[in-house]
Amino acid sequence: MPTTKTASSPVDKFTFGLWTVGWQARDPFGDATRAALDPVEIVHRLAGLGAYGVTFHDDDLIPFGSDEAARNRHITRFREALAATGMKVPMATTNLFTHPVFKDGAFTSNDRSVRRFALRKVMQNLDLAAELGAETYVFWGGREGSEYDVAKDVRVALDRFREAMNTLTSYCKQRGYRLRFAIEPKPNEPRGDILLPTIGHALAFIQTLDHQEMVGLNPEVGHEQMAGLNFVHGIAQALWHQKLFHIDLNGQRGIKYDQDLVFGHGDLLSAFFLVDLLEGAGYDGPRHFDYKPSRTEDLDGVWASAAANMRTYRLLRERAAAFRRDPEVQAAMVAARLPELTQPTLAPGETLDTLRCDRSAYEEFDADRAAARGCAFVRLNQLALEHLLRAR
Ligand code: GLT
Ligand code: MN
Ligand code: MN
Repeated sequence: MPTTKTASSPVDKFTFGLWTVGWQARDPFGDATRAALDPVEIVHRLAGLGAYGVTFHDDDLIPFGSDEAARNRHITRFREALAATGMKVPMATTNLFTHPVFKDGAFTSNDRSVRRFALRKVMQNLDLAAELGAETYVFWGGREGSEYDVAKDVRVALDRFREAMNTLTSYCKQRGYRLRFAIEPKPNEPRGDILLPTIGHALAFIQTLDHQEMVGLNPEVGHEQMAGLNFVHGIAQALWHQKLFHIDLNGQRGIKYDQDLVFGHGDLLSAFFLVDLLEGAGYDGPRHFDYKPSRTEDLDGVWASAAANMRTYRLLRERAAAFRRDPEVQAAMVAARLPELTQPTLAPGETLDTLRCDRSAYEEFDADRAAARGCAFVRLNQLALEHLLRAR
């Protein structure tokens, strides 16, 4: 049955952070426009919309500074909601950015006592994440960075960041947790410049870690687009390195503040090719929406926007499948020489000497003739667009 006629369901593996639909829409210029939502209500409402699970920061569930008894009460109520709805918690993370103590960062604060506090805060929530059956633990270092180049010695800060990741992976190993870590890059906001600003920076950093097999990425659509980068390319490279452990889906319109729009409400064609890539690559992790219901919306608008994320993903999945099935598209792909790229550039068993002696590859190669051949990419892109618009 077409997507337009059916509802989202847990098999789609759609998940949402408690902080997304729960956002009260406080921004740097204005107060909240919506009342706070109880995490228990969020779990029930999202389950009713067909989501698979929820994710949380420690402080989303257990307000900062809660005593032991209050902490246990919050956790018990949350567990009851999960049990009642069958909702899962595939990912959890730590709030290392709201409390003013983190104003100069957590793992990379110049203040060593803050760094030690941050490690303990993460350890405590790793225990809870493991208990709730989470598979992924996200690290978004929003406060790790600076406004002034003189204020942070970046090389030393990266030593401290690495020390934190090594300490925390060791902690999981020691406790027997099966959690994998996923670093979430972002170029700026709230800091003027954030460490590990893009997928590429984070991939290079991961290679230096003690337990690098345990550490991958949680890229967010809008964050790469804020840096003017192509998210589809970034995700393809993360997949190529086998480091796509989790993903934050949302929408962003160009290089500006982090908009966290509904998935597809930014660059729609990029969203189409992203879904095409994820589905084609067999990505089987959660499709996690990290968006903010716009400040203009009331609570009905919040739930409508949550449903919109899921519906858009499913529509794009359907459109991408139709695109791939279309014989005209397949022929256009051959015309664009896409299958030829899968062929290794050297022949089987070819040596450096045979390549060097192959006159047809160089001396007799007609570069002008090859240059004159059109690539036929525009036609292919137009076919994609027509499938996206349901014109085919
Ligand atoms: C915060 C941020 C997100 C991160 C979350 C994880 S919290 O809202 O804007 O992109 O994914 O800490
Ligand atoms: Mn964001
Ligand atoms: Mn995110």
